[in-house]
Amino acid sequence: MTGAATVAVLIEDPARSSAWLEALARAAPQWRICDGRTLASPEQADFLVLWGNVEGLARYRGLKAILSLGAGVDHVLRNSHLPPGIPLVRMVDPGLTQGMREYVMLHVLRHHLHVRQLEGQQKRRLWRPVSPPRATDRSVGVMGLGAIGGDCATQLAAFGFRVSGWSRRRKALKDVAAYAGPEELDGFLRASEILVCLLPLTDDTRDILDAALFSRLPAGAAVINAARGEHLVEADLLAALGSGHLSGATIDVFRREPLPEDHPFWTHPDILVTPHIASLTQVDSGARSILEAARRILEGESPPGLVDRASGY
Ligand code: NDP
Ligand code: OXD
Repeated sequence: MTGAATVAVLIEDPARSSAWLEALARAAPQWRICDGRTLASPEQADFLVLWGNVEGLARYRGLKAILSLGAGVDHVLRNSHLPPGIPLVRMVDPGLTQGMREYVMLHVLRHHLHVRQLEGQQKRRLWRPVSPPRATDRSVGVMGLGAIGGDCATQLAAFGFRVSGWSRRRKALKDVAAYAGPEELDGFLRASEILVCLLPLTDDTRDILDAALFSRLPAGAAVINAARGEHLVEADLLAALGSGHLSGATIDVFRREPLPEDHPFWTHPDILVTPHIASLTQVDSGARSILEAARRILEGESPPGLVDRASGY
């Protein structure tokens, strides 16, 4: 990385903060990387690296961009101190995408091959063969075809699944049937025996995984939500599983995190709970990716992941 710039880091969790400060310093040794909590002159910062619910953003008056350590920027956009008019860049990182690819492939395969049922049978010493179709006869739908969802859809198709994808604007991805906009949601859902949600959380997508949507999925469908907890109406999921219309769910993100101890998902036989780990941004790769975005901004280019604040992602 050439030239010099000042990067302030504001991360809610102090333990994570030191790891990021070190990784950013390794990735750009000639840049000034500072802890935003102790920075005396925030107005000198060119970039602000941000994660979590942090305060004091208004003091950063000379910013060229705000760089989010997360792919989802819903919580950043909700921050009432967020200065207007400054470019906001979300995390687009090959490591983050790869992590989600692995998570989605694992959980699609679990539902496809009835692993939960086999685990239940083993507990009861039951020898009952299952005979799922081949992947070529299994339809998987991916909601959200961005940096992460687009990759997962393409990889699932390359593996052999019959894949459909749904986005706001139509996408052309290899071997992925493209559906776009609310008017094509119905057709997309009917072609989704396993539904994977990788949408950003916006006013248009909040509560999208609800009873009406579940009723449009084929009977016996499974749902994987690795996007945001507020996409899912939790009571509607419980009802759809209870009625037998849905066969199972893998849920990584929740309306309240950590998931409260008395939450019914913990003990539900058809729900696998994972603690918001579908894909974690790894510091070295993530630091390189956001500093590359910063470098592009300094050079007057538009980096990948530039957020359209009006659309909310
Ligand atoms: P992107 O912003 O790159 O992609 C978003 C996709 O969703 C785009 O295809 C977009 O359509 C589509 N979309 C947005 N709004 C709508 C809508 N109203 N109707 C239909 N499609 C819509 O995001 P990423 O792929 O990078 O990440 C997706 C989400 O995954 C993040 O926002 C985050 O919440 C979640 N995530 C979760 C992690 C975890 O560990 N659980 C880790 C990382 C991310 P279009 O292409 O037309 O713009
Ligand atoms: C993200 C996340 O948005 O970790 O990157 O959920």
